[in-house]
Amino acid sequence: MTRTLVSLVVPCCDEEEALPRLWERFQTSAQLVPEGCELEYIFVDDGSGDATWRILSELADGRTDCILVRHESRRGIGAGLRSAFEASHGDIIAVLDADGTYDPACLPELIRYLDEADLVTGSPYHPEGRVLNVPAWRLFLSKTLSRLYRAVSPVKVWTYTSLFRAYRREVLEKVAWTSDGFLSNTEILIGAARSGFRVAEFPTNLSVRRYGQSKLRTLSVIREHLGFLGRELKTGISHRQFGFRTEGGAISPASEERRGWHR
Ligand SMILES: Nc1nc2c(ncn2[C@@H]2O[C@H](COP(=O)(O)OP(=O)(O)OP(=O)(O)O)[C@@H](O)[C@H]2O)c(=O)[nH]1
Ligand SMILES: [Mg+2]
Repeated sequence: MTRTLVSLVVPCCDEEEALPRLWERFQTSAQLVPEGCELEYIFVDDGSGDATWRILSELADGRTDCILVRHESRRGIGAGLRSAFEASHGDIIAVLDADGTYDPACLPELIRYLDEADLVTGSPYHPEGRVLNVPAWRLFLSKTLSRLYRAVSPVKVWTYTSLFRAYRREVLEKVAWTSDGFLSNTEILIGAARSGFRVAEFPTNLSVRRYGQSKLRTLSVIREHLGFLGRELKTGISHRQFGFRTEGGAISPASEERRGWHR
């Protein structure tokens, strides 16, 4: 019987403090993929200036299930994801932050949502999700962005910015995105919904980063998102003018029947 291959992508930029702890959690978690699946790890180091590459090389040494990708200089998380997806072989591709802000032990449950969806996003802002110790100003900015996306985008979810996701391979082969930065993640979600792929939400916990520094440059990320929101608004208006119907919901346990469509 052939087993489904899951590629677990971990984007890394200056994560020398977080990576050994993440790897330890990978090794001590009972399961990282659902029963019957195989796992390959893909780490993408985006021009880190610290010991990230050395640590990755050590942990991947002699393992056939670890693929390392390296950008000589920093090109951004969107570019990092693109390189990682190209290097992957899985029918399913999951993404997890390196900094331990999402629990790797939730991966099997996240991936199981793909039984009924093409893309599932971790969703701490879902009413059944939780946010632990994240500074109030960061939370406010991030939730406000998600509210704005909820108002203008063709798919209604609670969290548009989480990297913690799983995709069916076809989604990443079909959906194009332009940003090399953090906006890429939101572009993929909205692009997938617009292309007719089924989107699901997995309520989960987001904790504050405990090791290393944030890479998010708040002002430039907000500027990128506002530009995209403006374009989305225009697209939505022109679709309504010409009678296209793109409004859709996501599969979510908050719906009446767990995992039923809600609109
Ligand atoms: N490949 C690549 N990875 C990046 C880049 N920027 C951030 N990352 C990784 O993407 C993940 C999320 O980045 P974070 O800096 O944690 O951003 P955040 O989660 O929005 O913010 P904090 O958790 O508060 O730091 C981490 O695994 C980072 O190492 C980048 O430019 N290239
Ligand atoms: Mg983080």
